Amino acid sequence: MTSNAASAQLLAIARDIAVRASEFALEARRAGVSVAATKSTPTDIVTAVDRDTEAFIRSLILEARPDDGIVGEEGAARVGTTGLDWVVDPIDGTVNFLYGIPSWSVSIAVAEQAGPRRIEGSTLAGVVVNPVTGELFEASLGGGARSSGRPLAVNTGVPLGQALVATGFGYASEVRREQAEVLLGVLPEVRDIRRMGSAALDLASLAGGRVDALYERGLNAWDHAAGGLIAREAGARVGGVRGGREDVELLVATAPDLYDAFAALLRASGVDA
Ligand code: LIP
Repeated sequence: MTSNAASAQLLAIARDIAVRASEFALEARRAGVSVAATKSTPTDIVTAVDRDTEAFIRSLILEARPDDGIVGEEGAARVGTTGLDWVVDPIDGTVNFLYGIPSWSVSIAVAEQAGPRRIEGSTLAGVVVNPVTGELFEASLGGGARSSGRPLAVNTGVPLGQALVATGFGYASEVRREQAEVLLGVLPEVRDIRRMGSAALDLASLAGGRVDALYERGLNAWDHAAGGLIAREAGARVGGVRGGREDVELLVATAPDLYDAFAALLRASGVDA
């Protein structure tokens, strides 16, 4: 079986799981949601739906691919024997989910050698679903990116001063202060900023031309694994610190013809892009 065909097969499984998990989470949301616990700070929340949805996704993965590994935001961790890891964010945009803001997603990817902070190998398949709008974004390695069957492509030919830029902020007060200082350097130089609250949907938005650039510090692999593949397959350049691989230190994503100018602006604003 060719690698593209294998990736397409993994995508079909990931899509089915993501759609079922999306229905599960939406139904649970409608039944009501409350904070179950906090993590790194009092605003870094987790709900019972996060945990229950991840447990549901884990059961579906083990049913379909019992020998693969799992890396999940809410603790679903499993060492596999195939070299493939399922990278899962059951509810990306948890604060939006809690407040009922329709910008949260189920994000599922299949990657080689994934860890919580970065992915060492290739990402082979990725699905991001917005359960509220019903939008499904997906990609397989070498197979292109699509949204509900429609091919996705990043915006090209956008000058830095006309770029619509997505970003996000961490949960720790001191980190947020530093991120606000970076924003002071970026905001005057671009069209505008959008802080939508879900990195997975930010990357899917980039892939579909709804934003022109994205940068964020502090994202874990589960936040960007699926969206990063979707963005790359839609033509984006995705990177991290000083042009290296994206990881928890930094993620930068734009169309190739905007990347160098945007990275230079980030460096001038205090980010080691
Ligand atoms: C979220 C990210 C978002 C970031 C938020 C939060 P979570 O993930 O997707 O980009 O700005 O602070 O980290 O915690 O909702 O899964």
